[in-house]
Amino acid sequence: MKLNWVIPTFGFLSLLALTFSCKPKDLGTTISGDAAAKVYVAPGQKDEFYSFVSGGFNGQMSVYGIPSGRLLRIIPVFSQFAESGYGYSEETKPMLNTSNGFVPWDDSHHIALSTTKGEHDGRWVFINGNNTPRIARISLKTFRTEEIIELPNSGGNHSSPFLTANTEYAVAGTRFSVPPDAVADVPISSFKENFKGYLSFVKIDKTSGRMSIGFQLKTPAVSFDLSRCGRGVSDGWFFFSTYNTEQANTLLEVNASQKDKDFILAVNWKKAEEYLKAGKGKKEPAEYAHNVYDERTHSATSTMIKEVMTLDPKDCPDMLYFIPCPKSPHGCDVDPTGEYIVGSGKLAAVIPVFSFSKMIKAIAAKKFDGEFESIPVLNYEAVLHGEVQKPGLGPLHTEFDGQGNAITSFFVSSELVKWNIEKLEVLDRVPTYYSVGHLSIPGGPTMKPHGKYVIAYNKITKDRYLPTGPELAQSAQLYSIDGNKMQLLLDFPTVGEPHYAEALPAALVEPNSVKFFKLEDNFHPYVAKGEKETKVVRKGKEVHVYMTSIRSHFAPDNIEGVKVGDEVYFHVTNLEQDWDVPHGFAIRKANNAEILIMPGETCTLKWIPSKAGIVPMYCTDFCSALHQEMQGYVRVSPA
Ligand code: CUK
Ligand code: CUA
Repeated sequence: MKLNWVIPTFGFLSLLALTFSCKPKDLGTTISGDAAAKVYVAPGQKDEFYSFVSGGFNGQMSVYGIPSGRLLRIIPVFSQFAESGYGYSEETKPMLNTSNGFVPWDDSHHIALSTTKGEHDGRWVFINGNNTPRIARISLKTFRTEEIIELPNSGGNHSSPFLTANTEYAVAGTRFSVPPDAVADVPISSFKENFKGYLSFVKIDKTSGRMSIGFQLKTPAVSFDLSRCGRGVSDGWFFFSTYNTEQANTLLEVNASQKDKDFILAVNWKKAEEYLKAGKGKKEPAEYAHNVYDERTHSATSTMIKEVMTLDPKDCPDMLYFIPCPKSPHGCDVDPTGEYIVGSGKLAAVIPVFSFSKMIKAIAAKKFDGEFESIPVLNYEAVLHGEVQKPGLGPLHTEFDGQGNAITSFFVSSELVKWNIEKLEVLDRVPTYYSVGHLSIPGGPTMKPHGKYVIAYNKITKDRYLPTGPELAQSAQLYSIDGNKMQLLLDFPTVGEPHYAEALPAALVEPNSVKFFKLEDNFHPYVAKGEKETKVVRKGKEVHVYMTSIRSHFAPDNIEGVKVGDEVYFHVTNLEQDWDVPHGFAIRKANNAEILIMPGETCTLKWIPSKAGIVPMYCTDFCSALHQEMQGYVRVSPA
């Protein structure tokens, strides 16, 4: 077979430039006559799927109903969110604590819904912090961020968080190879000697979902991009795409894309567990924050952890293998059976599909083409199931319909291409507007795709929406995939810059959704469970106001005895015990946000008055006919 996957005359940058000037060819009528009926969710009706969408550079997660494209919620995760007081209230500030102090922003790319036996279980959704390497866990009962763990020895947490089939681990690969955290100051040019790639295996507790770093694998200094777990036949393995296997410290095209092939790294993580048990791990100094929100106290705490368990592949043979993959692989996706691994070389002209069973045979027969930093490199042909020829330009990501087919997004040629996994034949293609990044089929990355739709998350909107100045909303496009031909049904705007998204049937989440918090289960240290428990307590310069809110007043609503320079803490307990009755709380002249208190919850707003005077406070959430009456005054006296 002639292996001619490189596009010789086009560099990646010129390909990129191309996309900004070319529109997809019209490939026939793509909007079906009954498109409206297929996505119409009548007033009072609910969507069939929840879709969890990463917010990209807004650092949050958004939740959409599918097929309507209704925006249902923005869940604050890595960025402060003034709308609810997340990251502003005393209870949630610790969630944004890191080894570098309070970090109120991040860039988040990937969503991972928890699975049991490779199928969605509707318990948690995970998301990565790319810039300050972190993984967050969000509860699908409360739609709130419950936990954030920082990853040491990591320089950009892009290849994350991807889950094993039973949610034993969330894995994370560093995008930037870096010297270990403990090594402070080395020349950048000493990349080859001092830099390492790190793969973190974050253990997830079966019952509570609590995360802890199980171990980190030290790998050669390559850039990890994306990954997927094995499942079914390949359960126990993980596959990571890598780039910059040239190990260049500057990624100008000339440096990082010289090679015909980079690698997919296959990791036998069950073997890694055995090596750990056998005592091959080494504890190394590290520093990372672990932040947990406790639903009983309605408060988060942040703990700094000082060491991490590492495994060096040099002490652990038969654990890692490199599979050569055409130029700069991006997506690395595993089909529902676990047998096929799809690599998507951004600069490649074919899609290589690898076979897990062939890989195992090749390992047994030692069909290696040498080593890369002591890790065996498998022979390409020996592991290859086959290549999809001329699929399109710039393949990025692949999802599966559960019918034996894959759909791949093509950034450069702006299209989705459906192909058969066994036969490697292209079956159908539709244009996207424009330059699709990730795509999402409900259940597409699981062992049991729910199918029905594919959603393209596009990078460029241009002329598709009414202009809104230089920046346009990113656009998602929904296509039906249950017929022979993919059909465009709906465009809908998204917030931030979605990269990945995952959707699951509403029935897995809806019945468990918490409607309010029980007041009797509120163990916040400053709770007031009734108006009789409200009070103002002074402790030196600190003033603690134990407040309650209920339609339609605060207690107390007139507060005196506060002095300029005091640290005033308003601990507001929402006494309501009913669904969807939050109260807000805001005070004039505060250098802070509002807080939004859910029924049965206590939230704290800190305020340091700088001037004497009478200062108004009020409820910000329209809660009853007398909402506008829900207000009060604080008297601030000179110090
Ligand atoms: S990445 Cu954005 S299109 Cu960060 Cu998963 Cu591929
Ligand atoms: Cu409470 Cu408005």
